[in-house]
Amino acid sequence: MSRAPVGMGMVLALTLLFLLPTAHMGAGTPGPLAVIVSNEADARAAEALSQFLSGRGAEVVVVSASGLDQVEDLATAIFVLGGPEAYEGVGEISSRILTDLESELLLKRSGYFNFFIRNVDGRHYVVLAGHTRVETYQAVMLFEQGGYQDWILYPSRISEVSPFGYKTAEVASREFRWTYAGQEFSMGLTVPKDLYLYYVSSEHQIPYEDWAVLASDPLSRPYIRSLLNKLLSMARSQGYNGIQTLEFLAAFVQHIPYNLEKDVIMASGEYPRFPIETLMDYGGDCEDHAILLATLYMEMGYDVALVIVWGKPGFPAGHMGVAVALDRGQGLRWDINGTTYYYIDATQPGLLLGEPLLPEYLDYEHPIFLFPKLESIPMPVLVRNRVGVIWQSSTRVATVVVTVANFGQDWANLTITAGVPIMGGRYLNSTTLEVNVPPSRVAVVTLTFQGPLRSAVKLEVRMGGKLVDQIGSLPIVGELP
Ligand SMILES: [Ca+2]
Repeated sequence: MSRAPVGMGMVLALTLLFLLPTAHMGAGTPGPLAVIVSNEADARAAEALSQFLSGRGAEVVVVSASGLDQVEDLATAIFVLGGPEAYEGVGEISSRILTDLESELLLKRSGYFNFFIRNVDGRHYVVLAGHTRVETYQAVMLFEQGGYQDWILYPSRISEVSPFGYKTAEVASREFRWTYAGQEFSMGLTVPKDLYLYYVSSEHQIPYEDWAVLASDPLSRPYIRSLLNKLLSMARSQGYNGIQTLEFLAAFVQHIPYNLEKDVIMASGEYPRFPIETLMDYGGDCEDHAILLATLYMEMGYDVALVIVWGKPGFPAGHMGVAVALDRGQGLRWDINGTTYYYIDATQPGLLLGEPLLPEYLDYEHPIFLFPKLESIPMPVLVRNRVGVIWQSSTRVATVVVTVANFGQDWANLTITAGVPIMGGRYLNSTTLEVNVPPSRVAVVTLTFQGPLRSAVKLEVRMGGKLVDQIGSLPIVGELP
């Protein structure tokens, strides 16, 4: 199929290709790239949308339908102006994105307009369309008022999502001070209070053989990563080498005060903390420190082990530290299946790589090793303060806007269904979309279906056929004529 290239769009697309590399090299962190696909007829809507997105920090380029191929892979989000019959090839792109119902409404219902958001393999596509160009312009205005642009342009800002955000937006902060190599350091850390409370209310009667799971929990990963990035940036500015950087992280953890408060009230005598608990409690005993330090090392990409050592005869206490696999190191080490793991203590300030705590009392010759792993699992969470229905009375169409964050380490391949529920878990009307959300990303999608106006609307999220989240009755967040 051949299409005559449209003058304006082609020129813009080519200009973009020249500008992009320098723009990305020049600024440290370039803004997101928003691509607007428009024909000549919708130029006014394209201009309005372009100004709006620029105001949100995006680099914006307007291309013709034939220019999309050249920029699609670079784009954070692609905005398509016009429905299935839009001229100059735009309609073919819209048709690929829209459902049959959406296409039919746009073609047949005079006065109809809407925005339709999809996420394909981590990239947002937004169709803004109406029955004619007048309504397409109205669709742009509607989208701008909705406030949905931020996750579409900044899907990697998952740390701004509280998975429990519907409860409270409060945050918990903590200040850390430590010394390494004779120098003093300090920094602050803030996490959602609900994240901390989630861990506090989690099961802590965990046999010590299973403590590795405490270092592998995906929900805290964005915060652990943010903490690690700050620490690594400090280490870099000091010019530390690899081993010094490991010791610097250990010093950060070692300076969190030692306390047994929570452990002594447990029946088993041990209260193993999740890393966020140790950080926010600003205290813990040996396993809490070791689990936190192992988590930081794992996030850096190191192969680590939690090391349990028992007391020598007559010494009642055991101890837990960390071992890290290194090609070269110093001091206490073990060979496990051909890999050399070096000991590092997480509890006692001043101890460096290879230096054991209390070797005269603790038996380092017969340790038990636990191997935490960053498991590759998806962990989708509906962003509850952003979900709702918009009813359009002239067409009896419900538009459900769904925002979902993936806190896991693997892609979340989701099936999202929204509709008007009836008895027996069935729907009177509904629509279902497949959405694949990359790890540590947020995706926004809209689902449209017809139904009796202002009916209760149910939302279900499934992964591999299994229900992972649902909302029984969504709030109405907007009404259109
Ligand atoms: Ca503990």
